[in-house]
Amino acid sequence: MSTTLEKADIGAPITSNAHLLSWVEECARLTRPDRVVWCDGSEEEKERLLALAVSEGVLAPLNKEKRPNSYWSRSNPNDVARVEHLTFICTDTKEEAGPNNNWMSPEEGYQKLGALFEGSMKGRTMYVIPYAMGPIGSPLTKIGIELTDSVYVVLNMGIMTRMGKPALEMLGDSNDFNRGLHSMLDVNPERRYICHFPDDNTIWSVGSAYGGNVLLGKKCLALRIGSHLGRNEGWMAEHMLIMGVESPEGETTYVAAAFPSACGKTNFAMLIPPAAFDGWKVWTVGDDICWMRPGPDGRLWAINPENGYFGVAPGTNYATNPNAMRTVEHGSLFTNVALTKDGDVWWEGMDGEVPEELTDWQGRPWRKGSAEKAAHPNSRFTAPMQNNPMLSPRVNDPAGVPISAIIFGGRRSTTIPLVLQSFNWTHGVYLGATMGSETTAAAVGKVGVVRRDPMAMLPFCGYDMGRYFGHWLQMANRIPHLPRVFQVNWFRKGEGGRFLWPGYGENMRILKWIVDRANGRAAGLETPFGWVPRRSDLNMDGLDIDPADVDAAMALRPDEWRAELEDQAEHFAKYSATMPRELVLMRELLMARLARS
Ligand code: OXD
Ligand code: MN
Repeated sequence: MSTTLEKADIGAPITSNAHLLSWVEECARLTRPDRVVWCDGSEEEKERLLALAVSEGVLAPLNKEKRPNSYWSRSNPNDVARVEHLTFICTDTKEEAGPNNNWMSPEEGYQKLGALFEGSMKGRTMYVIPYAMGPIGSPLTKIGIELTDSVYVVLNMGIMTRMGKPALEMLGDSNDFNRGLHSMLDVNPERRYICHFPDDNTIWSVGSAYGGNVLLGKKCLALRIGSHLGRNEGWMAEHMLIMGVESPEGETTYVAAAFPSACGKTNFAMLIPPAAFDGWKVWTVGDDICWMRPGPDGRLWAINPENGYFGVAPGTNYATNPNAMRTVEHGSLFTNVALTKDGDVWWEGMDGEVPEELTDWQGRPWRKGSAEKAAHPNSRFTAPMQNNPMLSPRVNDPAGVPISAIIFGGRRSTTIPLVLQSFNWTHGVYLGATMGSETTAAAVGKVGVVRRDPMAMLPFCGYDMGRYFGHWLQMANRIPHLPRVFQVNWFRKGEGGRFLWPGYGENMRILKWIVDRANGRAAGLETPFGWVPRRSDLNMDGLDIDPADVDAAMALRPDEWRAELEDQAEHFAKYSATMPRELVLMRELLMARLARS
């Protein structure tokens, strides 16, 4: 890092942690902000920064009656999503990063981005954001400090993490914190990089002001650096929701589930059971990230490291996800959604009539019937989890929650049944490692092509994927009471391309079987590919659906499986240098079972 001789002014620090003070000083010398502001996470600070963001045009207040304490923001149209091609893992060797990551050497990363950071905060404020990923005081929690020149980042981090003094108090004098440095620069894709230095527990992000690129606690720390820390320290950082499923008798079973994007993960995390499930409740612990560690009782215990939801807005409505709609009724930030005439937000798929006139996500007038979308397809809400009416009462428990079942899901129109339980942990890891989802019409390229996204971690695993599978397998030696592992598919299609299963709240019927199996209570049928429920094992009360459709959604067809196992071989070949032998053998075993069946 280049330096000038004079000491940098670091404002009025609210800590005496010498490691932190000297690092902030070093970064201030590099980026040369006009002032440094330490964030304490107080209400007063939030109000002050909101007023500042409004006065600078970064945020616009929404209608106070319709959407109290909520704000609208628009990002640069060149900066609307995570940029995987500009995201790098900087390890000594390319092999450590693996074929699943872009790689740069740490020297190159520090030099290239250091040159961009040089004087990048001149005329700006550098905010020091201390934050905790996880409940304060939990042994699973990690502390990060993000330095940023974006007030939008501070306000979002204030919702998404436990930010400010409690995080600093938890850190104490320790040097064990993630060092995150972010500057928007001039928000130019030519000068945009997100670099991770796992060996230094450091993240440098330049040239973006949007979501996962800049809210460094989320994908960068909680998943990419987190997966690296997890492997070294014997725990797991996963791209999973966590839910508590409560029975009418008051027994709650905790489930973690991984789904690639566009598979209804947030909807599943906030599921409302259908009428036939009187007395059943689903509590949300988390909707995106799950950190799991073996507990003293030999079970796997999980926390949600986040404090809020950064959810995709379009498609969310009171029918698809009533709890998400209630969560964003107040105290939320909205990015790149459309604005109504009366100062409320709107997006495609929201309840009610499409308004005649709107301001679109780029601030332009928009009329009903326009060919262009009013809200950007990746427009987001940032909402405090405390707003969720079904927030789990255990969400702040430092011990976390014990996980009894792990679910892997994907969007597959053929082959994969509605639900399948693995024979054992190795087979469960195999189900996660071979997870795939079909490309939809929304994405460029051929529709219906299966893209493999192991454990939904393809863009987020901070090291070589084959070794990550190995870590999953090795966890079995540390967890005497392993969770049961399941695969689900809500998207199987019948003739004419219609969906065979209604999905949404009806997924409770499958979830109940999963919970019962995890608790050793439900019957099932052994097939060559895993355990499945018979139709009579599922509660279908009150569901108006042709039983033949359920059978078709559950069907295991040898021809489809032959093609599936062939395709899985190609996928495994990409990671052949480090692919665990157990998974290769598992595929061969399934091939043999298929040949015999
Ligand atoms: C997210 C993602 O934003 O997975 O959660 O892309
Ligand atoms: Mn995600």
